[in-house]
Amino acid sequence: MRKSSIRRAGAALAAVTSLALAATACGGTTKEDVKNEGGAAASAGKADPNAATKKGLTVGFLPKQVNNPYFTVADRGGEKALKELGSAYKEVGPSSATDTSGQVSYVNTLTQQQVDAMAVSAQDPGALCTALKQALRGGIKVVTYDSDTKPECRNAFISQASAEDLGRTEVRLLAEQLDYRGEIAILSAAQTATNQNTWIEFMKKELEDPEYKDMKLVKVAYGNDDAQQSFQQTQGLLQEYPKLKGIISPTTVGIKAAAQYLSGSKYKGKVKLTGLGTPNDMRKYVKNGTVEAFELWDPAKLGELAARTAVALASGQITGKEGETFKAGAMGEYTIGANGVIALGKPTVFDAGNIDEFDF
Ligand code: RAM
Repeated sequence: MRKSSIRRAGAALAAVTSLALAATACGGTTKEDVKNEGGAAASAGKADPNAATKKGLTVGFLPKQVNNPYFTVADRGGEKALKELGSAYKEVGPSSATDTSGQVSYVNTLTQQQVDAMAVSAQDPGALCTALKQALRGGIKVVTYDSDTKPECRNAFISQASAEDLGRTEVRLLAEQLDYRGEIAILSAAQTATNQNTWIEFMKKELEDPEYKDMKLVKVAYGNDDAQQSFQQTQGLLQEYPKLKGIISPTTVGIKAAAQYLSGSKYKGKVKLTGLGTPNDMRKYVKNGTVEAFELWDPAKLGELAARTAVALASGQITGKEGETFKAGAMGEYTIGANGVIALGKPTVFDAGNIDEFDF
């Protein structure tokens, strides 16, 4: 009974519907709940859906962390789209996912350089606000992607998938693997990360359901999207909780490091691991029996949608207000949801049966 319901959830997720329209009720990865208002400048000016797409713009990408393969793929997606649109791409950003002040300086740099738009993945929901508001005041369009700031500090947020779906399905994926029983832990990224913290809230909500009464979340650990710290945190979790049965790591850096630790330990195949990873990072651990299933969206599509949204904003086709629609090239038409959230679509669940079909 339980298993079949999970399979259904898995099958629904596996159907990659990247053209899915933004569902206004999807929630996105935003912590704020400012009903029916878009992002910052949604009220400033009116959208002209028929305005020509501007060329020769410059869009700056500012990921959480530049040396993270996930962001390399995402930002390349943005670069490719900008090239196609006749605009320029640049990327700046810190090398650590906990360098919040570094991110603030990069926002200021992009503002001084008078880029037309910036796409930012926020390490912390509030820390960038003052700098982003200054950019907005200077006429720069601001989109967040992957990890949001507060809605009033950007025009729109490109959400990878519904935050609720991501949080709840990760719990379901793990529960199925450990037969709904035992102690579990979460290995997250930075303690301030908007996206991971929102997903974790939904994981906790999912765990309140009576079907998880025999599962207990014993700890949330933070590996800061650093391979070594994430590896050590996994080791620490197993020392502290020798009865641990499963780990959810909703970060591509964390899940890879945890898989690396488990696969070289006596816990391989016994302590279950799921979360968000890239197929290329995780292939080896799926094939050697360390990991059964995990999920992710296509980061390149996320970057592409961020770039296309930035250009649509800078061209005046949208302002970030709920209900506005725009054409995102071959990705199809998107609609802006509540709080200026644009949802990419459904994530994909990867396992031994399909992992070789993906290369990112
Ligand atoms: C890491 C980052 C990123 C997150 C992915 C799943 O690369 O924390 O923000 O979206 O994992």
